[in-house]
Amino acid sequence: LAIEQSLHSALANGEFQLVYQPQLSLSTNTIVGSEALLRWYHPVMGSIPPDTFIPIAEQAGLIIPIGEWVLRTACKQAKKWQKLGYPAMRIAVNLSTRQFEQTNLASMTADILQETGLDPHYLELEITESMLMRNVEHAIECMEEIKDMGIDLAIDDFGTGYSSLSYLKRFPIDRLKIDRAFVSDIPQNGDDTAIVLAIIAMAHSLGLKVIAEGVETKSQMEYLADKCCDELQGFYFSPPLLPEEFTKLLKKQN
Ligand code: G
Ligand code: G
Ligand code: MN
Ligand code: NA
Repeated sequence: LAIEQSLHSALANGEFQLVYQPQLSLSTNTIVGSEALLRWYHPVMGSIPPDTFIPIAEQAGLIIPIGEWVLRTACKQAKKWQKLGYPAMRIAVNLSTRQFEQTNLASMTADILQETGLDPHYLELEITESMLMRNVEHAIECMEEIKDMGIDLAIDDFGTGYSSLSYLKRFPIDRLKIDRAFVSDIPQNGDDTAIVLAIIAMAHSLGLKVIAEGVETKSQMEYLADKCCDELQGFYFSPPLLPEEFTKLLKKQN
C-alpha cells in the first residue's frame, strides 16, 4: 500500500528514470539497438525494482501514464542520439498487459512519434506471449495496427509462455527474444542448447530475427554467434546504462 501511494506521485516528482541496455549484432559486433528499462528511486525507500512496482502500477491503472512517460522518454532519447550523429539504432520499449489492451495505444504512440520526431521504424514494442494469448484475434488486430504504422514488434521472454506455434505464424512480429532462462546454461546444458537451436531455426524459417537475452559469458556469446543467432543482450557486453554512459559507449564504437 505504501508503494501504491508513493507511485501516485512518483511521476510528478521525477522519481523515474530510464536505463538503456545495448543490443549487439552478432554478425557486425556493433550496437544495433537498446532496450529501455524503467527504474524508480524513491527518496525514502530508495531503489524499488520494476518486478515489485510494475505489477502494482498495472493493478492500480497507473501503468498507463507511467508507460506513456516511458515511451516518450525513450523516443526522445533515441532521437537525441540520432541528432548527435550516431548510427541510427532501434529503441525497444516494454509494454504491459494493460497498455497493450488500452484502446488508444496506437494513437498515443503516433502522437509521441510525431512529437519527438522519431521515425517509427526505429521503435520496437516488446510484448509477451501471455499478453497475446489472452485474446488472440484481438491481439492480432492490435499488432497489425501497430505494424501498419511502421513500428517493429518483438515477443519478449520467448519460450516461457504458452503461445502456440500455429499462432506464431499469424502474429505480425519481427523478432523473438529468447528468454534468459534458456541462455544461462548454454553451451553445457544439452536440453537448453536444443531449445535455443530450435528457436533460432524456427524463427529464421518464419522470417523472424532472434535476440538472446541474459548473455553473461564469452562462451555463450561464441556459441550463439556460431549458431547464427542475430543479436544478443546481456551483462557480458553491457548492463543497462544511464544515457550518459550509453553515449560514452557509442563514442568508443565510432
Ligand atoms: O530491468 P529489469 O531490470 O529488472 O526488469 C525487470 C522486469 O521489468 C522485466 O520483466 C522488464 O520487462 C520489466 N520492465 C522494465 N521496464 C519496464 C517498462 O518500462 N514497462 C514495463 N511494462 N515493464 C518494464
Ligand atoms: O523481461 P525483460 O527481458 O524485459 O527484462 C530484462 C531484464 O533482464 C532486466 O531486469 C535486466 O536488468 C535483466 N538483464 C539484462 N541482462 C542480464 C543478464 O545478462 N543477466 C541477468 N541475470 N539479467 C539480465
Ligand atoms: Mn523486455
Ligand atoms: Na525478457
